[in-house]
Amino acid sequence: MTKNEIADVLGEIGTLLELKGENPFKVRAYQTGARALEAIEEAELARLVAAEELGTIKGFGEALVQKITELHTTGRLEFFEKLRASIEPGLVEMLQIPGLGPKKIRALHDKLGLADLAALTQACTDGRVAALDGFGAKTQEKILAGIKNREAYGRRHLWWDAWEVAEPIVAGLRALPAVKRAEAAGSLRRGMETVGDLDFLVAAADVAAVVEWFVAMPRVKEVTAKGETKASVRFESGLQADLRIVPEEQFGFALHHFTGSKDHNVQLRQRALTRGLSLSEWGLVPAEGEGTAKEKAEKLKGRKAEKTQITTEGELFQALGLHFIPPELREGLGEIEEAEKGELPRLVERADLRGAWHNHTTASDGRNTLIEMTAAAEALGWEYLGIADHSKSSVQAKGLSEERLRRQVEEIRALNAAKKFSTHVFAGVECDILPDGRLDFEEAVLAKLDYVVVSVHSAFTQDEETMTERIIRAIEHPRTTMLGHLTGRLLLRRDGYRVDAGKVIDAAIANEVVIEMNASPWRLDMDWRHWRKAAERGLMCAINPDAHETAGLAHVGAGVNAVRKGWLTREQVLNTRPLKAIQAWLAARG
Ligand code: DGT
Ligand code: CA
Ligand code: CA
Ligand code: ZN
Repeated sequence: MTKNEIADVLGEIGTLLELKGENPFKVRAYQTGARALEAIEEAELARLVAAEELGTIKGFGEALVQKITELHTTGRLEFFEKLRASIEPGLVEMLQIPGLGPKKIRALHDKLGLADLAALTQACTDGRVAALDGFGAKTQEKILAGIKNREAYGRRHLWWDAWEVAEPIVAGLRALPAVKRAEAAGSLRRGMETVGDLDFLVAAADVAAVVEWFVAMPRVKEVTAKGETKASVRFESGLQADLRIVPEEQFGFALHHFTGSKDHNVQLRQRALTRGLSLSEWGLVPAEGEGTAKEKAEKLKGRKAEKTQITTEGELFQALGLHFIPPELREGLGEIEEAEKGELPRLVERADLRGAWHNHTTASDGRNTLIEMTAAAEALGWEYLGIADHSKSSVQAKGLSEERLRRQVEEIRALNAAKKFSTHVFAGVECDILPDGRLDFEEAVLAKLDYVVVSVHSAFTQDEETMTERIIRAIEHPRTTMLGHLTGRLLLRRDGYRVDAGKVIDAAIANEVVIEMNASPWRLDMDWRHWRKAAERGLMCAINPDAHETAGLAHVGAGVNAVRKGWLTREQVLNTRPLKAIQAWLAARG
């Protein structure tokens, strides 16, 4: 296990112990232990474990040393597994409700006997929660809203999480001897920010073997459907997956059909009809005559001579007089019209990226040091890495004071001068936009940096007009380089604050400020639906992972998906430019 994974386990132990009402000192020990662990570099941790010297670190008592060692060497911890099993699952579930920490859950359990969300909902509705010491009507309302949100959001999953499940399944399917082709289709393939369920499509000779493999996958909790050529399962995580197996000659049609979207499919069928053709998941057949599309396709099946020559999506589009439409664009938002006129733009790709700007280190709320982050960027082959830790007003996130920022800049300059890494580090900041639109640092402080990301982290409840003016004022600041996460939304958790995106985009274009695609899988903010129009009008995009640890840098992949859905080309994304061009661009801004 990596140090961050171990820190997660320690943090979770702290939470679970608190939930059990354990001694607060013991709880504290795990929480501070987790923080102390993050401050150690990965290689140093490996050395300390090997030399049995973990105990020399401040904050690591005997119990912690033993647990860290066990996790680091075996990737498991019996103590943790037993602890988790000893707590009612309903209580752990309550932790996901915003505003409910272990202490409050403990109180709800001890004083009202609540052990699951259903009971909690009832108690809120009855007003019993509001009557409890330390709760009140406002808290009760917030809890109820949190439970409702969870129900509304609960059926969908972040694209990133879904992809991590789907990728090995596609690989597993392809490795089966019977399988000729296998793809993940549906919203996952279209790169939607959230995914309802996974859809796998397979062309195979022996269907039974594929179905049996699918229903026996690890972490499958329930087989919800099982037929000759299809199956559906639900994983322990709640995510569901559909499998369909088709004959090889149908694969292109089926892949297109099950990729969707529904709107795109409906429009394409409409187009086929105007050409006297009927399009379905089974094929493309003449529209006239009796019977449904399926019946016609089945009839054709028997007649080998008339068998369609179409085996790929590209051939399908071609048969309908269209250039190829990448899956990300298949949302029924004008892509068919554009594909008729000519070739669609070459969308930006993951391999086009040469760096990114919005990233954190242990100096603020990140979990890896400047050195570790730089090494990770170098390992990705990045030419440059921007460090933008939080500014002083973000107290929760250990925001940097002027003095600490000054020292970080010196550290970054020295790191570049030492040439230890091939990746150049840009010194920036993620500067809070104060409630009135002023920035958190004086101009003289910002002038010492290579660039400035400005973001809203407070006063989320301002009305739309105030919020919009606030952000525009920050955009107009001469030192502002880019705007961070436009709305502050957290997918499946909370909506963003209210802001007039159109006006902010106008201001950004007028002031030559970049807007980021925050690529953190739970943000993907600014939403892809705004990008096509904005970029056409001249807005520049930066795909920023907002990484808080080395593993977070890879999240740019989610950002690439999202901007592809916004039709962006390489030219419209700043971090596709080489280091020299970026340096010149920054220098020209003064
Ligand atoms: P999701 O799972 O909610 O994130 O969204 P999708 O797009 O993956 O939807 P899903 O899993 O229900 O179906 C996969 C694809 O199959 C969908 O994108 C288009 C196609 N499809 C499913 N049902 C229909 C339908 O009733 N009409 C049409 N035209 N296409 C459908
Ligand atoms: Ca789906
Ligand atoms: Ca489905
Ligand atoms: Zn950030």
